[in-house]
Amino acid sequence: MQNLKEFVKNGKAKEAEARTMELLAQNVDAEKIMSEALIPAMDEVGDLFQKGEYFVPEMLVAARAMKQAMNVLRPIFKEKGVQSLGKVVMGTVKGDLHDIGKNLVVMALEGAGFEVVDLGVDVGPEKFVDAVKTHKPIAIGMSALLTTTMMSMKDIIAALKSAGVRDQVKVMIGGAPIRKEFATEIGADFFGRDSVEARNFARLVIQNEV
Ligand code: B1M
Repeated sequence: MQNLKEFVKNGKAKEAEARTMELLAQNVDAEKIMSEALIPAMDEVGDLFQKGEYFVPEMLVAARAMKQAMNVLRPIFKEKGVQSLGKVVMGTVKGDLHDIGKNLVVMALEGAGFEVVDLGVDVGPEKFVDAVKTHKPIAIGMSALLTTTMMSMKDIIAALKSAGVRDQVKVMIGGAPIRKEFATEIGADFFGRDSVEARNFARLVIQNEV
């Protein structure tokens, strides 16, 4: 596990991919690979960036290695889902290009049997509103990693309200700078600390328990 973490931290994409395959072949659980190697690697990258030891290019290559490893795991998470339980629209909010956490939430939802409409990154209010009108999801999920972009979540909720579709969907939000109090303040229905909490919330929505 430790060498996979190092491969990601050092942006060694091919090695990260190969080591992930090896670990799977040794029957190491995909969720364990994610939680004990891949996610901690990105946390360390963030710390190094904050200390001024890493710069944007190092973050970029680490993110690329993380994604390559995630591509190996994606089919495994997906194959756990059988039939569609309902649709969820997901996106990283306007001005924000971080998509690893959002992609993890997508994988967790797909693995639980939800159909996910992934709007990608830098998604503004109009796109979210259009997707709600077109796809009629049970929920929308927004991700933000920057303190400067998290406020777009408020604008997106306001746009859903003005388009008259806010009551048709549950709104869940997440990302490193997000807290429960912020979710309450902007009128979101749920704050998820991680992809598992997001998936559990979507399950509660279809069971009409929230
Ligand atoms: Co950026 N970056 N970055 N970055 N980057 C952070 C976020 C930062 C904390 C680094 C630091 O200073 N320590 C910092 C933000 C500071 C702040 O706002 N307070 C930062 C900065 C400053 C920047 C730039 C401004 C740097 C610059 O250009 N000077 C720039 C901004 C670009 C932009 O978006 N407009 C930038 C750019 C980048 C890269 C492009 C190089 C790259 C992103 C590549 C990519 O995503 N494709 C990158 C990276 C990799 C990071 C760090 C190192 C790692 C982020 C990550 O992928 N984490 C990050 C430091 C850190 O977070 N430790 C950092 C792993 C991921 C699994 O975690 O996304 O939090 P996370 O997702 C978690 C939970 O939050 C939750 O579930 C996941 C776990 O299961 N979650 C949800 C997420 N969304 C959810 C939604 C839900 C529920 C749960 O419901 C819907």
